Amino acid sequence: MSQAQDDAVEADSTSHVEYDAVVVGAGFAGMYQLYRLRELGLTVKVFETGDGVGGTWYWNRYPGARVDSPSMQYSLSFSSEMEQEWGWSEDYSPQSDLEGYANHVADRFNLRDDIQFGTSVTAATYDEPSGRWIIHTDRGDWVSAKYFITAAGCLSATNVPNFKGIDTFEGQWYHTSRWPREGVDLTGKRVGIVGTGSTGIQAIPKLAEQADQLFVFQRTPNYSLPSNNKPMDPDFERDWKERYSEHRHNARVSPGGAEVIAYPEVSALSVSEEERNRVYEAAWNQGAFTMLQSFTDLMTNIDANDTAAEFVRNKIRATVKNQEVAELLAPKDYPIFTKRICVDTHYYETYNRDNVTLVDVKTNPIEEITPTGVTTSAGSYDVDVLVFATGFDAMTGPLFRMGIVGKGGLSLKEKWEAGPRTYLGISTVGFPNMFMITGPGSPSVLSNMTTSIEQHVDWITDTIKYLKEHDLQQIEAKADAEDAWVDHVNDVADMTLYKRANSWYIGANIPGKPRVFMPYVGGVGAYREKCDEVAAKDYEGFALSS
Ligand code: NA7
Repeated sequence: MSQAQDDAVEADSTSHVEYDAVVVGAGFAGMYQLYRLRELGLTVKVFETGDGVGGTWYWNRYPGARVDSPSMQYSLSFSSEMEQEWGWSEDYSPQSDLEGYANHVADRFNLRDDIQFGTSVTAATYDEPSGRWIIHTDRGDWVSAKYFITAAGCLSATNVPNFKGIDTFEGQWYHTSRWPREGVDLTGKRVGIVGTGSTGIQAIPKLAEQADQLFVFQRTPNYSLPSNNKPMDPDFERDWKERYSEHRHNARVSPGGAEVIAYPEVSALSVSEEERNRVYEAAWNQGAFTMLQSFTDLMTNIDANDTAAEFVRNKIRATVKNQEVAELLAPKDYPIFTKRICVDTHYYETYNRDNVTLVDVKTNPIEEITPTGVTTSAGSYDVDVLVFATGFDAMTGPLFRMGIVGKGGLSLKEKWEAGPRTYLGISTVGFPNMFMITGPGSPSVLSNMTTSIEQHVDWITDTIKYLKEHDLQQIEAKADAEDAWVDHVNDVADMTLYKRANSWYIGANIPGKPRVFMPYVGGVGAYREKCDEVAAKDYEGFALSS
């Protein structure tokens, strides 16, 4: 037993409760998993760090926070009644609507009774003699469970870079995903924001509207596409709801977990420049991810990709009046779509405001945070408030923070020292009866998350049902199956341009993190088929024991 476990037992030795399953996280994944396991008649406990449900949508309440998948598709499909009842107010929902929806799910299905809020799992250890998971929390809970299921999200472990002098800053600073519930009044304030990923790009236009002065510290520019968000059209909503099951089916078999209106048929290089730009213009006007579907080879051929990249660079040049600023904002050293593409509302236009200054911290890096602001190698910027839109220790970070230890006392962190190794992104050798919802090696962050969450939860639930029906006690991935899956995940990624970017997909944003491409790029539809095939073959690649 680890020190943390010893301490927890000592803190409250009477609290040892046995469950069939413990689930970590009460976002959409944890809530739906709870719902499905209850249907099977299992006793379930969900531990959630936050004080409310919603996961990503509980934490990310910074100004401008908004989903980049269409609202009608970024929702749970398991209840057709709920699907029909619920209404979204905008094409791309703001955080408040998504948090409201998460609360609706919890209330409608009476889920809160089995969720313990304000509680983080600090240790989860597989106990070989009993074949059970022993789980401890920062609140002194000590419980055991036959199944241990992680639903902690891929982007929940915040990353605040270890800037020299950060503790000396005399103003307020916030990480975007820990934004105060009551908001922050920026009126009349000088604000600095570090980071221009999806989060920064959403927050910057809103911060600029409120602040007196906004300094944007940009290390790497990102490609961003307009969302063209608008209020939900009632006719569109009604039509969509009439054919909801068909739309959901199309999403489940699609590459990205969202319905594709028209699949591309030709290479970007097989048409004239004029025709290509006509296609890109139409996609740009359509908004959001549509552009990715313009041609067949945008993710596999660098020349094809560069036509799309140049189209977006030209849009930036046409929007931003100061051409020096425009060139700094135009990404040039990695292919478009190989970092998570950003979706914005008036991002580039924001740089035409008098109160916004772009600071290039690639050429002149941040040297330190001082009591009054930020010092780069080129100058100092005094600010009252600092915002860190600096992202997350993605995918593996949330899992490592739980202190998971498998067979033979091997921790997950040790096992994955050189990068995550999973079978199907759900399971990993040496950790029996543990399931990871949207784990590394599954489509997860490369897809519409709600589609992938439901697919994993359904698969895990069906697996547990199968074990019950066959009187089996344990399931564990086999080493050869895991090795083959890891190879396959890498082989498929190697067929694309993804590895050409220093992205969080590859762990590049966290100093010292192994450079391994984590999500599965083979597509949601193909991946689902593989998972179903494994189950149909009595869990091929898994060892099952009674
Ligand atoms: P991202 O996409 O990881 O963006 C983080 C940003 O912070 C990015 O621009 C980074 O620059 C920047 N950053 C990180 N560390 C530093 C330091 N030390 N100095 C300067 N700049 C830094 O996180 P987001 O929250 O925007 O988005 C995460 C996902 O959430 C997103 O992809 C969607 O799926 C939803 P860098 O690029 O590393 O040079």
